[in-house]
Amino acid sequence: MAEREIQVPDIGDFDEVDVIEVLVKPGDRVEAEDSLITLESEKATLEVPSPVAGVVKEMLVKVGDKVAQGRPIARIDADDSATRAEAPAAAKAPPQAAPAEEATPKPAPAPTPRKETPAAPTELPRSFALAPEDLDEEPARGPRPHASPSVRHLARELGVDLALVPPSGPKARILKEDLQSYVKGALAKGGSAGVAIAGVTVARPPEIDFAKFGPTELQPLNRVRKLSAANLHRSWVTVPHVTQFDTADVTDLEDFRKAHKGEAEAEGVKLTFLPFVVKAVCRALAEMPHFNSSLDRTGENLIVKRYLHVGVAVETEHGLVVPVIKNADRMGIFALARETQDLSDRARKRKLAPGDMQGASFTISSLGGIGGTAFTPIVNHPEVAILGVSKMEWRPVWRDGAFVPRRILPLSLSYDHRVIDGADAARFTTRLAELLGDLRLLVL
Ligand code: CAO
Repeated sequence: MAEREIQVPDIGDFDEVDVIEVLVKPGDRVEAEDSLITLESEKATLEVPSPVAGVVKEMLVKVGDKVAQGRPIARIDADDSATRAEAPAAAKAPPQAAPAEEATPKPAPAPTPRKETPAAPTELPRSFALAPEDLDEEPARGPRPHASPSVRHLARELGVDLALVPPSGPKARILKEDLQSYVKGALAKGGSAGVAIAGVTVARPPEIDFAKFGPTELQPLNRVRKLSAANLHRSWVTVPHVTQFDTADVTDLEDFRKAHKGEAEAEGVKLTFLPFVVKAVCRALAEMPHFNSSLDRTGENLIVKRYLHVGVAVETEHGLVVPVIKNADRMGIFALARETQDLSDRARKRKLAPGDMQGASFTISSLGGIGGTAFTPIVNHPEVAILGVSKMEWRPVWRDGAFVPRRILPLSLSYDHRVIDGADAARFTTRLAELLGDLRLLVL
C-alpha cells in the first residue's frame, strides 16, 4: 500500500468550481476510475475519478467547497497492484520527468464532462442564482449504488435511477449489462417504466411521430435553454408553488419617472420602471427577511440571507438568463437603472461572466414592457419567492364616490409554500403596493 494524494485535474476555463457531491468516505474501497467527487461549473457537471484502486483514507473536500486545479481532494491508500498498473503510464513520460512524477502527487485523470447529457432528477444543474455556500450537506439517502462513471453516464442518458437496478458485479457493483437488462425488462413490460421525479414515478410521455400530422422540423435546444429548462423543471416539481396576485397604484410613480427621464438620459441612463420595483422589493425584503432565504437541503433549516442580491430575468434570443444586481439595496434609482441596463445588454450579447449570474436571493421577472395582465412565475429555486410584474395600464378606480383613472401595475408573487404562508405573501404584496404607490416611503 502506498498513500496517494489525489488532486483536482485540469478543469478547463474555470478558476474555481463548486463541489456538489462527495461520493466516497474514509474507509470506502474504490477502483481506478471510480468517481470521488462531482464538480459543477456554470457550463457542466464533472465527475472526478480516482486514478488508482485502493481504500479512501481521508476526504479533503466537502460539499460547497470551491476548488481549483491542483487542490487536494483525497488521500487514498493505493493497492500495490494499482501502483504497478500505473507504471506503464509513468514510463511514457520523458525520462527526465520521471523522478518529478515520483515526488509530486499525480493529479486525477481528466474529469468526465457531462455537458450535453440530460441529467437524472437528483443531478439536475443548480439554478443560476444558487450560492452553493448556502446549502447544507447532502440529504439523507440510501447507500449510493456502486457503478463506474460510464455506467452512471449511460443511466443518466436513459433516465434510469441506478438504485433500482439489481447489481451483479463484485461487491454489488452495477455493470453495464445489469443496466441493459433492467431497461430491456422495463421495455418488455410494455414501456410503462415511469420516470422518477422527486420520489414520484410518473408515466413516460408517449413517443409521438408528429410528422404523421404534417411537416415538422427538429430544432435542438441550446445550452442556455436546456439549463434553464432543467432548473425550472426541478423547481416546478420540488417547490409547492402558490401565486399571490395584487396591484399597485403607480400613477404618481409614473409621473415622477417621466419627469426625471430626461435628466437620466443626460447621464446616459434609460430610466424604466424596473429600478423602482427593485428598490421597493429591497425595502419589503428587508422588512420580511424570510422572503430572502433558502431552505437547506435537509429541509429543516431556513438560511436567511443578510444580503439583498436581486436577480432580474432577461429575455435573450438564446433563452432566459438571470443576471444579478448585487447589494441592490445600497443603490440609488439611477445606479439601479444603469446596472439593469448593463446586465441586460451584456446578457443579450452573451457577455455575462458566471459571477454575474450567481448569488441572487430574490428574483424579479418583468414582462411589463411587453404586455399581459398577470402570470405565475416559477420560483428560482433555491430562492423562495419571485415577483412577476405585468403591464401597467389605466383603470377606473372608485375614489370618493366617483371613478377616477389611475395607472395600475399588476404584481404576481409566486412563493414556496413550505417557507411562506399565504397571509405573509399578501402582506408582502400589500407592502410593495404601498411602497410603489407612495415614493416618499421609499426614501424613508
Ligand atoms: N408596465 C408598463 N410599461 C413598462 C413596464 C410595466 N410594468 N415595465 C417596463 N415598462 C416600459 C419601460 O418603462 C419602458 O418604457 P419607456 O420606453 O417609456 O421608458 C419600456 O416598457 C421598455 O422597457 P424595457 O423592457 O426596455 O426595460 P425594463 O427595465 O422594464 O426591463 C428587462 C428590462 C431586462 C427586465 C426586460 O427587457 C426583459 O427582458 N423582460 C423580459 C423578462 C422575461 O422574459 N421574463 C419572463 C421570465 S419567465 O419566462
